[in-house]
Amino acid sequence: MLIGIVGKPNAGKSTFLNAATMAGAKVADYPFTTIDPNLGKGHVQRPCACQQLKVSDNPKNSICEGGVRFAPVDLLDVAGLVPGAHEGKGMGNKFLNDLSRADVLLHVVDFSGSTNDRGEVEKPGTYDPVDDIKFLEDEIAYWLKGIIERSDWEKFARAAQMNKTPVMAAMVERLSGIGVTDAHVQQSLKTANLLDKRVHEWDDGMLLSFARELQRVSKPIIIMANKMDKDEGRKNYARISELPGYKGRVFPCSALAEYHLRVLAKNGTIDYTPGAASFKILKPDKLSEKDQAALGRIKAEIMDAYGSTGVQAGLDKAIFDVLEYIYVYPVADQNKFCDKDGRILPDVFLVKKGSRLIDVAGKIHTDLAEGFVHGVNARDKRRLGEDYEVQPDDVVRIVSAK
Ligand SMILES: Nc1nc2c(ncn2[C@@H]2O[C@H](COP(=O)(O)OP(=O)(O)OP(=O)(O)O)[C@@H](O)[C@H]2O)c(=O)[nH]1
Ligand SMILES: [Mg+2]
Repeated sequence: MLIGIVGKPNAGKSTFLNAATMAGAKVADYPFTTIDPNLGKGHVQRPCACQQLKVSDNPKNSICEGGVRFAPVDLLDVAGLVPGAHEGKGMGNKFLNDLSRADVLLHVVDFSGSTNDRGEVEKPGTYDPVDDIKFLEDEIAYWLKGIIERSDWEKFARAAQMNKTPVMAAMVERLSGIGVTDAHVQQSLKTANLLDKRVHEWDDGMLLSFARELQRVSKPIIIMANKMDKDEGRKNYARISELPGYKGRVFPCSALAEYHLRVLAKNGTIDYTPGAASFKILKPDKLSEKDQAALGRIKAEIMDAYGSTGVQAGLDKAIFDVLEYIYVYPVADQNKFCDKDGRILPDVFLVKKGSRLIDVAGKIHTDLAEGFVHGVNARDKRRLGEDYEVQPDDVVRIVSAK
């Protein structure tokens, strides 16, 4: 699973990646600092099953901190995108191709309005972030449209007509390289009202509306209202989050604040768990007066106002709400909730809501699926069949003949 971090130059994408992963990507206040994509490992989080089961765990593939389980996810920070990228402006389509593998996009927007559409620095408040939100959706849709049309669209449409290839099959084949599934195509054909149209009947407008629907389902965008530590950022957020069409769709964040907190937590100066609404100063003597004041502002203006710095919330939203993944904990011993080495709740797997137990088994190990006998719900010791639909935070033992 891959979360793509997108946005115009200078919006704070690399800062967001660094805050979420401590990756150390280059950050600077000029456009196109990033050219080659930066990959990092971040974590999503939710309450750990150890809390309900009242056990002391010993995680292996994930982290448990204060009763919260953090599971790893991949993040990709790409070059900035400017209006007209699909026609080659700025870095052009290069970064778009870097995103083909992404399942969901976090759009980092400079909500303080202090950078223009090319990412050049302006007086805060002079640029309207709404324009960024719109152009990014357009660019992704045009990029998808370009992939569908490619150079040989006419030939493709004619062949589909002659061979009577259904639209569905033809499209899936054309889009499989960029992470588009049957379900995505089906859904987009339906919402774009193209289910009963043959490919050769599609005009430009139909192609574009199909591409727009395809963006919504295959590369859904979450809008991160970044630079909330600036007055203008908060002002714009208050205005835009109430606009029709944006209510409930923009999420406040300060990548810079999160980065500061994680650096201070890493060197032991403060106690801070990513995503938390507060932190505790452990070593006040290590903080200058300026640092103390900055921390005070982060607490009052961001954490108290919005509940957190928003970086962790963005990742969690992407994985749990938008992609609808859940946690499943496989164990070898259903009574002690441990693996064969005695580690309690060793692993957590992120699986799509609605997954069957047999699919989960396959995700863990192919042998486990091939030799599948049955499963056991470790909470109530119920026997589970292969079609059992796994539930959030299930702790399961899978019995396999292999
Ligand atoms: N005030 C404030 N500044 C931020 C925040 N996030 C990033 N910045 C600043 O914005 C500038 C650009 O940050 P980057 O992370 O390099 O932005 P980018 O989107 O990766 O830029 P490109 O790689 O050029 O596309 C730097 O000066 C950052 O310090 C934030 O939350 N608040
Ligand atoms: Mg960058």
